[in-house]
Amino acid sequence: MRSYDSVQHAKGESKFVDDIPIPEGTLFASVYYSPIAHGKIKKLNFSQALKAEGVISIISASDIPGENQIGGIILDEELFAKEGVHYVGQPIALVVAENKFTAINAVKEIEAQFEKLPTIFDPREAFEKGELIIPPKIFSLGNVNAEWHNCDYIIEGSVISGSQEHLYLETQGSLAFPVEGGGIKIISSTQGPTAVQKIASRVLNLPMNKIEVDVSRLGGGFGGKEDQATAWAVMAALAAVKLNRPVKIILQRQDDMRMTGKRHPYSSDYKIGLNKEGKILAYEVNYYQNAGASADLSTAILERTLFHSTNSYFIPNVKATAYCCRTNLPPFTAFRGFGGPQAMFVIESAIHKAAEVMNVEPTYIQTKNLLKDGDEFPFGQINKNSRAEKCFDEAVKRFEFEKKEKEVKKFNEANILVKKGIAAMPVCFGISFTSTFLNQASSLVHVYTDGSVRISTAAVEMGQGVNVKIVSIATRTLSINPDRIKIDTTNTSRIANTSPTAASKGADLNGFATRDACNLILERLKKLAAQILNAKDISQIELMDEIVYLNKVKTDLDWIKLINTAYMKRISLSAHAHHATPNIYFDRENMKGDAFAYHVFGTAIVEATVDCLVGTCSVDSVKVVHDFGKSLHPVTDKGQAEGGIVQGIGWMTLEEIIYDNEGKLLTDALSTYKVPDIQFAPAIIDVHFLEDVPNPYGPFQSKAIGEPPFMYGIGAFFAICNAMKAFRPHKSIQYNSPLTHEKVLLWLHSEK
Ligand code: MTE
Ligand code: QUE
Ligand code: MOS
Repeated sequence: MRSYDSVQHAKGESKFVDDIPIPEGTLFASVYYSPIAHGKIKKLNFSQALKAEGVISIISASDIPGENQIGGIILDEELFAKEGVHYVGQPIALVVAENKFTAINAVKEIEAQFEKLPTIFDPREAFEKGELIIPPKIFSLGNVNAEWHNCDYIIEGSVISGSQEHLYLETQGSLAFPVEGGGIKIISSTQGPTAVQKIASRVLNLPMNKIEVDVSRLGGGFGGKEDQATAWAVMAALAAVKLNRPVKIILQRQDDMRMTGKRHPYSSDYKIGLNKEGKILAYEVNYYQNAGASADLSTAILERTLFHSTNSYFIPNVKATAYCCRTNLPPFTAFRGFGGPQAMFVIESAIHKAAEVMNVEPTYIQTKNLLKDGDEFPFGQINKNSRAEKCFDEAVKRFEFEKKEKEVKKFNEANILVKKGIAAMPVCFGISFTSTFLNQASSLVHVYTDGSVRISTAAVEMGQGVNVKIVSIATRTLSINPDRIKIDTTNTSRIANTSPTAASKGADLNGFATRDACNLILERLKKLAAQILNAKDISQIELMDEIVYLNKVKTDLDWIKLINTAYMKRISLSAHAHHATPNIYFDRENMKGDAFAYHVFGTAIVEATVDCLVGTCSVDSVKVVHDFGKSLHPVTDKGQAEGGIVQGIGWMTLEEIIYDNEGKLLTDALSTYKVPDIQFAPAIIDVHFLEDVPNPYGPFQSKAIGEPPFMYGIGAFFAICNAMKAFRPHKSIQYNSPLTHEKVLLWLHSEK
């Protein structure tokens, strides 16, 4: 089966927020935002802007009936800045007009005066000045201080990883309209419909049952619409309530890039201790997370950084400390991997530095330390069903790593100006929201009298293919033709109290719930079939490919007849089921617990070529052995892996977010912010599915796939570094990302 909606997508028929036919009388809104990074608002004058023809209203903090507060975890973020501004791009007011261009032009007529205050853009400076959003978080295992003297090698270093723009194709936006009885309906491009509903309720001072949020699909989210779709939805709702007319907001690309948060930049220090045999004995790391001006999801992201501090390795003594540093930049937010990639980049950097000092290949250290069953993670969970070694060994064998390594050496001896590099990148990613309460979902299944089925879940389709997986699960559970199944929009009136579609958990959580709801209906149908066929027990009944079997013998009772009979006999053809991941917990008092239902493992082998005259580099191939479990939909899973890999390479080697020294984003357009395209993508991406690896913790033995492959991209960084080292073997490399062509060139040819 092809992906859900793909035909519709190809024909251009799928509706994104900006494509939805607007209700009569719809108004358009545009956001006025802070031009400075930190200051007091001294004067705001809307009168000139209000004079423009077609401008209906300008809405700001004083128009809010409820609370001027959109913070999700910590209540530290205003919808509209009231007295002070904390970053360039912070919303101050909303211009509402009869059409889009009137609104956009009127924004420019707003006059404001600010008193500038001192700014901080660097997380370490924020740390020194005590600007921490929460107290430091620490994960600790064993005793690092007691172990250093046992180490033959101790290596210390620091590492920076850069930000990343989500660049979802569909910019942020929403359409809100008043409904009878003082309610509001919000169509939003959000990963978290309930988050929008909850915050709209808080801002509008309306009960949640008067707010309906509906999501058809997203033109990409990647974490950028988990928390940060809310503001625009709530602004539209606020204006709609105030003016009693439908209001639409679609951000222009440049405004979206300026106003919304991106991946958190990190600056980190590490100390790693090893014995002669390459065994890592101790690892100490401090992460300085640049959180931006308010918390957003930073604290949860910080925690996941700690969870992944040792990546795919067992290290007996670990101390990992993470600081959530407040700066005057737009609040950084969720992005594929959710802090995990930042942690993995540091441990891989430490290993590559150690290999340099010890004069061994990095794979020598990597293979000596891979997680085995029974190993303890720094948060106390015991590793089981480990496939770290299995994937690594299989990748080395299947893709002839040692032979390739020799070929690279030979190539580098024969070529002066062009060098090649190769690196292995193992990944181990924990599956579950580390905030345990979020690991729940539900599904509502209706069977209609013609035998067709309509399913609502909490999952948001954002291109990752969750809908096709839900169809696959329902198809297999009910044993009916997939064409009978339609997935409904994600809607808070049909499915309440939803977790965001995030943490790669969409298909797992909603899949299990859908399986359970389908089984409720199936049980009723089997009971009925047993009656009709005079069976003693429903265990004699089976439904296969729309046919009822009695004691494994085909009968002439089929799906359609069964459904019709059920209806005539007044048997419910609808079911709702709730699923909560069993046996997981995390105790924040001592930072220990079985936080994850399971882990996803894999290893990538990455090859790169650097033109050492001009500094240009290309990633030639990424070859992966990945543990998909038993894939629910192999084509979708492969696409997720390939997309994640290219996005990861982009983060590590290409995409560079730059602010000027006033905190203004310089890379605010596609002319200045380069993202991967098909030319940039490796010529070879070969993703091999590890075989015979069922996963009892995923629906139909599957595994989550959304985020883990992103981190294979880190291998590209080290493959390029290895090529650079072949050009100047005695020069040390500072492991800072992104490793852009410009930086490669400067390293290759500068003195120091
Ligand atoms: N793939 C596409 N095409 N578009 C997206 O926005 N988001 C990623 C990943 N893959 C994304 C994607 C992120 S950040 C997550 S958490 C998962 O999909 C979410 O979906 P899932 O839980 O259904 O895997
Ligand atoms: C992974 C995630 C999320 C997470 C933890 C993960 C995530 C998310 C939260 C979250 C949200 C609201 C809260 C809170 C945590 O945690 O997406 O405590 O109040 O939103 O490991 O993807
Ligand atoms: Mo994904 S960063 O958990 O939306």
